[in-house]
Amino acid sequence: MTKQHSSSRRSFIRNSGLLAGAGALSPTMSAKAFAQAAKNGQIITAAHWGPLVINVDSSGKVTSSGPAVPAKLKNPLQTVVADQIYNKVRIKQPMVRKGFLDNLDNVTQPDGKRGDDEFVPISWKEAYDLIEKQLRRVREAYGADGIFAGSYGWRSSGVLHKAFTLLQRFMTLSGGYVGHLGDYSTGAAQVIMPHVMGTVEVYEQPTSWEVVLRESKVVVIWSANIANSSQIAWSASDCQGRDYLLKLKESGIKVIAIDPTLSETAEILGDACEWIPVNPTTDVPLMLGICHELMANDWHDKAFLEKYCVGADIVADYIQGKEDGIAKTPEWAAEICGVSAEKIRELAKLFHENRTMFMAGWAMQRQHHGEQTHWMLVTLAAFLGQIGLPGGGFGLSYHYSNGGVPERKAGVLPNIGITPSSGSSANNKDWLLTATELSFPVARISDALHNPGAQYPYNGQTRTYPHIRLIWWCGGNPFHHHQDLNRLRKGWQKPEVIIVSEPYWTATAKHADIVLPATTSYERNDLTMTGDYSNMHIVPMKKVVEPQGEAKDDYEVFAELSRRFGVEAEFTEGRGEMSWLAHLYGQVEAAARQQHIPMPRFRQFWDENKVYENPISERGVEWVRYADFRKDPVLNPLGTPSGKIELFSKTIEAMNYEDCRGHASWLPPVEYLGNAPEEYPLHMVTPHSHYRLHSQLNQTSLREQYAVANREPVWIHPEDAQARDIADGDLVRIYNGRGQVLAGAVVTERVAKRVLALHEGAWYDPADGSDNALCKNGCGNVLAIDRGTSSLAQGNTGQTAVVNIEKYSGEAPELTAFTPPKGAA
Ligand SMILES: Nc1nc2c(c(=O)[nH]1)N[C@H]1C(S)=C(S)[C@@H](COP(=O)(O)OP(=O)(O)OC[C@H]3O[C@@H](n4cnc5c(=O)[nH]c(N)nc54)[C@H](O)[C@@H]3O)O[C@H]1N2
Ligand SMILES: Nc1nc2c(c(=O)[nH]1)N[C@H]1C(S)=C(S)[C@@H](COP(=O)(O)OP(=O)(O)OC[C@H]3O[C@@H](n4cnc5c(=O)[nH]c(N)nc54)[C@H](O)[C@@H]3O)O[C@H]1N2
Ligand SMILES: [Mo]
Repeated sequence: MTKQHSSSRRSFIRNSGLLAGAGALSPTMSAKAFAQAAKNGQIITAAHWGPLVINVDSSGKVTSSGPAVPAKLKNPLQTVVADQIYNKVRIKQPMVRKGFLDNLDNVTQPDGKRGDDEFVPISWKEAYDLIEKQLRRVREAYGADGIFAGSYGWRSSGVLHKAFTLLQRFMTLSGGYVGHLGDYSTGAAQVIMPHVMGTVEVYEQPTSWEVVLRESKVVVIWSANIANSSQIAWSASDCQGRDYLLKLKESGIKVIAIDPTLSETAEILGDACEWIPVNPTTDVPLMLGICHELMANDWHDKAFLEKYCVGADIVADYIQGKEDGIAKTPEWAAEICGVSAEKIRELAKLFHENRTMFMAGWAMQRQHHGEQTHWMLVTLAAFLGQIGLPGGGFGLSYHYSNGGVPERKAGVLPNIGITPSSGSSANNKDWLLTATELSFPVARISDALHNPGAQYPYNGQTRTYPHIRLIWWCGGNPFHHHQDLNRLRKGWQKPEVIIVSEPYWTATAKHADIVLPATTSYERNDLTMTGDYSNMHIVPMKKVVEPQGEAKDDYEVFAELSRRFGVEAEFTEGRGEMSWLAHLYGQVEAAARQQHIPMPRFRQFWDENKVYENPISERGVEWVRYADFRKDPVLNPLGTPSGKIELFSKTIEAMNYEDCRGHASWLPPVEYLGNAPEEYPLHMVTPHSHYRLHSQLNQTSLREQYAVANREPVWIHPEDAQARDIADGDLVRIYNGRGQVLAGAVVTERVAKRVLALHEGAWYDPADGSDNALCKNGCGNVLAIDRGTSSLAQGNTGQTAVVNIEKYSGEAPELTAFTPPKGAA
């Protein structure tokens, strides 16, 4: 099954235009050019997708946008600011759902019509009154436990206008709430890694790209798509990660991509990259097969295992079949993962003989038993013995927020906090203990809604779900991000009140009772750094236009509610927008001064309208992860119980979980190609899109570049398409026992046989209010399974789903994903 990536495969690539943009939009701007740009009506701001230059015409209207930091590859997300601001699916004014309004006297008995109802416009005053009344009622009747304000989501960049932080700051001050644990990104890895490596690892700076380019001989891009996912960062992209990919391409380093799809990263690397398609969710057998081959040749690094690890002997026994009678040979692995035994042997030899860096992404842990993949990856790297050597070992964040881009010398910009920095007199924290006990792993939201009061295992604890009566979501979109949306939709009918703050009529807004129109980040002033690891720039995020329609900043909304609850002084700390920014900037400036980094004073910085770049640090450039540990494991132990890498964890073994044992193991997922029933013979993967950040920007004109048959595209292998009489461009229906979605077929060899790739983030667009409503836009989470990764982490399993696909024979239903609901036109 192994395929050598060849340029001929490029002919299958649709509309990608990845390489076309080099030099487009003249991204390089000197300080002088910036100053000039400002005079010409160009404004500097930033988004997750990097620092931006915004062009504004003489009437103040945004005409175009582009990068404010040079980069060789075009980032399409940077080009649609005008489209975001003036989008036809913006929420224009506060709205309340009709059924909710009609049922106000009986609010404790919800009408079950969320997501299938019309809306009624109300004034801001009416909205505040309504919310205040409901909040007081719920707080009095049920306490803080009744309110879920976990509000997971990617919001917009900025350290002041942080949507969910502001919600939680208000909730903290006004009497408490229940929150969430973990995230959707690394739900499994961030819980298992502290047991194995002593840190979450996934959000740590890996060995610098400069060191990799100089020292590595082999780079394995394992379940990662650096070209796509480095377009963004949690703060703002520093725009450097993808340039390093181009350097990698030119370096002569052998690059291997292990992925069920030929990703945009493999596409950019072209002939420099060998694509090894793997069956989804079977990386653990592949890694075990490689380890078996290492042991068979006595290539495993016994000195390293002895000095730096615990439990290698137990794992070795498992690999050789002494534990369960199954030797994890390359042949055994090949049968499961679809990579030939010959190729597995070749990989073992290649990794053993060369300095090898594993650049691992996260899709392979966003699946049932997802804890095992990263644990097994660390195990494989330990067997190779290169952890802590320049250019060897593993990095779990090269694909994310530009990990590996050298860290700069910098002061770090703080955020507004969930609790006021000064503490709070009105802050009665009695609720904190219970609310902390009742917070639940973020992806267990449907479980919590369906089973209030139920107990469940998590990381060695037994926890209890809260009884949620009121939900406020601010800065996230659960009706795209959560799995098995039909199940969420049912559970979502149970609370008494649901409030959503959003700039747009997302499916989540359409499923709310009270909807508040939020500004976009282009309608307010803020600050951000770039590069979550590099701390490369500090960027003024300047207001580009006035708030559209009646939209208000989340900050203003929660400040007003704080006033009504008598905690305004604590919420605002006496500051307005610009004094907050001056205050936060003052802290970064002070930190910089201590390190002798010259920075302008706030006023000057703000007026200059330019991106400030922090100085290069030699330490950052030469950073080798775990070099200190390797040099002296006694002086620099890991944060694990043994201080070493725990290939076997007594702590986990003592939890006695069948679905997560004391060492990394192959535990077949509940659904995968190895057990797919005849009616659902294909595995659906849901990678992150090149043209969106999750669901953000699906509503913009970028969609014209990728939509097929006016739906989300689905990649299907020519053999699977032919067997079903599906042609490129066809409208298709993808379905399983959980639901059904429409999509547009892209027939391509870029996806492995028996695998469909439907990118996450298409706006959920149910045809009606029924239990198995057809999603007309192609949201993969209608089909994904809603089940915890295991008793350990309870992470999401968005990559786990078997499905079938057929040509859609009915009349194409009208797409309504980007149409405001009835009553809201
Ligand atoms: N099947 C499957 N599911 C997945 C994944 C997958 O790979 N496969 N990936 C998962 C991952 S890793 C993640 S992180 C999640 C992401 O899921 P989300 O973070 O929920 O996705 P976003 O689309 O970024 O949602 C952010 C929302 O905030 C709104 N917003 C932006 N700025 C503001 C603001 O200033 N104020 C307010 N009030 N709202 C604002 C945006 O309009 C948008 O609707 O999805 C997860 N779901
Ligand atoms: N443009 C863009 N960038 C983003 C995001 C976005 O939505 N858009 N989201 C951001 C966020 S919040 C996150 S968490 C990260 C996500 O980062 P990741 O989770 O690493 O990204 P994915 O695209 O889900 O998956 C990476 C690759 O893994 C492959 N894959 C899927 N299943 C398997 C498997 O079983 N085995 C192997 N070997 N490979 C598999 C996919 O085909 C894909 O090419 O990206 C961030 N960056
Ligand atoms: Mo994520």
